[in-house]
Amino acid sequence: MKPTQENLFAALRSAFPTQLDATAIEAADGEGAPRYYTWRDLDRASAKIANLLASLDLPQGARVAAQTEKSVEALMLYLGVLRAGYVYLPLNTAYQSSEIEYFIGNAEPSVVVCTGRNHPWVSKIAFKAGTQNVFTLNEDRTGSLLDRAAQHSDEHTPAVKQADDLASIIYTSGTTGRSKGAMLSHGNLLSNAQVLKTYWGWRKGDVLIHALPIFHVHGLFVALHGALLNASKMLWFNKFDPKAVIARLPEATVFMGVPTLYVRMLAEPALNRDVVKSVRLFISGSAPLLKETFDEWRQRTGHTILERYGMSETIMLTSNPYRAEDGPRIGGTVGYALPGVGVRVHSDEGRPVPAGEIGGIQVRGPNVFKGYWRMPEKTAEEFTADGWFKTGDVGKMEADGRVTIVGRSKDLIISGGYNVYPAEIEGFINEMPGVAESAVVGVPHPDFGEGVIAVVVPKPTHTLQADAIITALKGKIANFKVPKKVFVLPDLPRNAMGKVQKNVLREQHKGLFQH
Ligand code: MCA
Ligand code: AMP
Repeated sequence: MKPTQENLFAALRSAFPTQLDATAIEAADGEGAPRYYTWRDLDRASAKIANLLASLDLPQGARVAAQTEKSVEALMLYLGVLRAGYVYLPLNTAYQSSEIEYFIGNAEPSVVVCTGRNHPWVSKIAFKAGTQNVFTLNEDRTGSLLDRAAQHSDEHTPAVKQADDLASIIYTSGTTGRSKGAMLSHGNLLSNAQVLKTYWGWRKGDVLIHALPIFHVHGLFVALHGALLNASKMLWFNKFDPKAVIARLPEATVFMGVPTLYVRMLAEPALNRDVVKSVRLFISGSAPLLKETFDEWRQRTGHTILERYGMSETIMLTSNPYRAEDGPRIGGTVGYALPGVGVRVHSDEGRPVPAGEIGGIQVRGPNVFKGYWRMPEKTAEEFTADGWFKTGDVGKMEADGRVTIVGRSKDLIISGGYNVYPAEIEGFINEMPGVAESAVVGVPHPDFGEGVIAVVVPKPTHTLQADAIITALKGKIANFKVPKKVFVLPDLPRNAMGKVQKNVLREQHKGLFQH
């Protein structure tokens, strides 16, 4: 029997409008006149990239890693990889060499695409790890990827994929330890996108402002798949600039952002009811949306932000209702399990907790990932015996199913929508000369939600400079992970068992960034 075609790209492609000459994307920032990309452009460019990849004789399931600045061409690369049937591995542009070395060493990609600027060091890491092909892609659309792709045909039949076949690997730390690659299948991504299309009422004529990075779930999957599956035009921003985004809101109907984007737009006097008249839906996620941001947004714009909850391992799992008849959108809650997704709250001992009581949030459904790349034991640890994934988030569920997140059992800081793992940063600090130990925590930050800080204890007879620690970290790890403030202190608070009391540090420094 002929296998059915369940390639995510094929589903997205079949949703393209019949009018292929219509604008699919308007690249709205940068200097000069806006650039327009038609649906035909997306089709042809992704075909050329898919044909280039196909010409490389890559093994089945080959990974294509990309650390490129956001651009429409980087989106075409993503589509080309899906189309050719390989596995897309996006990497945050802020990552530096030690981080990239780990990801490339762990994922063993056959192809790496990086910026021309980073090519000297990225290619060195990649070739050392056995990668055969390293291409460049720059923000100004130059680089060897497009040069090479240009030599290939602009027609390509999508590779036949099954729902269970791997489409993407997203690195995340889940709970503790080194980053783990969450393996997402074509079926995971497509089923979630289809559910969201209906649940959020995507309709003809919708225009999405896309202002998020495209190396994480929010910008790459939730926003992008939503617009593509609905044949919706995107107003595309490579970088988020609140003024520029507000200026284009009158042409948009849907906006998606992490809470920091809403906070920054609220700081702009130009944000008023008039500019949001055409918008039907503002969505927030990736980090807790403060009740005050939710309220202020409603007061300034008349719109009630829809907050939803997701994870790299599960894509979207809950959402506040879109339709009024499904209930109100309540600030501080993340709404209900999406159709087809199971969510439950269990105690540490593995028993269901009564409605309204706090426990660990667990999930199952077609959206839940296939496991961590080459880490079967870690994967097994994160699932219950009856097959539910343990999110590491702590929350409660009301009798009607509404979920509220109250904390995390995993030691994770979310800063401006980016995850920072204290253990990783502590590891880098502890390696520095003269450091005895350190503790990294997140404290309330008006812009980023949580701000990363570190308390560092010097070895006896050593003196440490806080600024020097920050400078040293900046050369080693992604900037968003670098503590905004370092305190050098003689010791860390510990409980009777000798365990560092991070809650005490959070309490001591909770007012640091608040004015
Ligand atoms: C930049 N910086 C940050 C952050 N971003 N520091 C802490 N946290 C951050 N998120 C650093 C810069 O390196 C710089 O450091 C300084 O802060 C000021 O930079 P600024 O120009 O203000 O930053 P920006 O370029 O405007 O970026 C801020 C941003 C960006 C637009 C909020 O962080 C962003 O796009 N965040 C969205 C992340 C996202 O899409 N997450 C979704 C993950 P210095 O001054 O030292 O140079 S997906 C997910 O979580 C799940 C699955 C879900 O549910 O969606
Ligand atoms: P990631 O590792 O990037 O997949 O981040 C997933 C984590 O982001 C979740 O486990 C939550 O802790 C957090 N998260 C996502 N959406 C929300 C939300 N709406 N409210 C609170 N936390 C959220």
